[in-house]
Amino acid sequence: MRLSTDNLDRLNPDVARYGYDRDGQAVGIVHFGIGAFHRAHQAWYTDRAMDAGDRDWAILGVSMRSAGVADQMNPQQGLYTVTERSGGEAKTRVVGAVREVLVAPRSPSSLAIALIAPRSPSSLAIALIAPQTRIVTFTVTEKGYCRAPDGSLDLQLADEGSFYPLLADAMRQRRDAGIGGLTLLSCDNLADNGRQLAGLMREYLAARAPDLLDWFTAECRCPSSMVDRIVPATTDEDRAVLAEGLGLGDDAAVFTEPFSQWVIEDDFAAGRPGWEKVGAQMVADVAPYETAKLRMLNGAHSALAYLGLQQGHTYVHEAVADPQIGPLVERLMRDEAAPTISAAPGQDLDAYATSLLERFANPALQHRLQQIAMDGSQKVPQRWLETLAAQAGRGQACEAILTALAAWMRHIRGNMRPVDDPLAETLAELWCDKGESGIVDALFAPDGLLSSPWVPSAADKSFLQASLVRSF
Ligand code: CS2
Repeated sequence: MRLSTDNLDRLNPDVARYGYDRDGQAVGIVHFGIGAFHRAHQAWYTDRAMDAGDRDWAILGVSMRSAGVADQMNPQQGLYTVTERSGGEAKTRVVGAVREVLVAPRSPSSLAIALIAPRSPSSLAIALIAPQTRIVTFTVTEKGYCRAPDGSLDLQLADEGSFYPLLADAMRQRRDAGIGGLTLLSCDNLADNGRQLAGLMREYLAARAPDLLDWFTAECRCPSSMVDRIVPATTDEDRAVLAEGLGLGDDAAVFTEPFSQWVIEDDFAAGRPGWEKVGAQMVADVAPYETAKLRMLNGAHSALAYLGLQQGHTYVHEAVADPQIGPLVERLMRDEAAPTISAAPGQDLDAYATSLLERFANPALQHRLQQIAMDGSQKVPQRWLETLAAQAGRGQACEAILTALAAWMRHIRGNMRPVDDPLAETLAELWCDKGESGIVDALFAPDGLLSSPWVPSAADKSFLQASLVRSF
């Protein structure tokens, strides 16, 4: 039997659960990209904020691609569990914050049709223009923002089934009906994610709905945020073990670590949940936290992924325990990334590196390197290249990052395993055309594919070229 509102009384009484009147809560947040990460992080914070007394912040989840999550969650009325794992310990909570999951219409015209045909209203369109909806959150992954390699908006990608046309339609309806603006809160691992989202949204509007630009600027807000919690993809085995302890099956279950952090720029158009009551940090400037997280945690993660896979490992905890990889990743964080970050008062980067090494070593997480290795072309710039650029300005060599970068370059050649990356084909062609002697410039020179903030020096190039033909 599956978890649902009808059978909560069958649940193992040791399992924590929400205590607010779930049916009485209006939808206050529409979330794009309702994968495991959102369920273990922002939805979990919002659930506990409602438990702490906040009201009307139920979440309408939107899947951009497949109906998989909707099929997992809707038969359970949006209920699911979050299990924190560490060593042999596991702690589970039933989260009630998600109302329903919708699959986004592939083209905006279906949204427009839904709006002019009241007999077949699209719940997504209605939710996006409802006055009670005040926040739209995003975990659409780096590639979901439809950026061209130079960071500008790829309009064609944006038109082909992204959130931009949906939001533009909703903004028009809100403006014309005199309803207030929205806060667009990016929760993805992009540098300065709020500013990037605002800029990309503006580019979209400038091209497709220029009359909305002033309204967007005056009425909407795009705060930056740093989100952190390691959430491996759930496996069938995870679900089976959970069902035994729970007394019910949960197709939408997520598993994560005990640690979580959310640092949010406190700049909202029309209110927000009291996330700070349940551990989020509301700050004026997210940059020091975001930069540290991207360059240290995510930078180390990507190094573990490409070097670990190359050495035959499957999981993060195995790669970090490898005597060749662990020390290199530690150097990457402490000696190469940390010195490029201007810490906020009270932010201790050395202690952060120590805690990250402990988190990576958690064997209960079973975090697959392959999951992190995905979409490298979208991740490498903010995780490694910005550190390299900052260190080049100080004349500092970064051999740990360069070693990891060479492992990524070997990975995208596609000879060893399939490459899961939106630029996979372009990258493989580039390798074919340029070979070992030309690939570094083809990727990182000022006119290279990645429009890199870092221009490799002659010494960097020879280090990379040598690393391309040996492992370490
Ligand atoms: C990881 C992140 O998959 C990846 O690229 O580095 O998802 C990482 O686990 C999270 O950012 C942790 O907060």
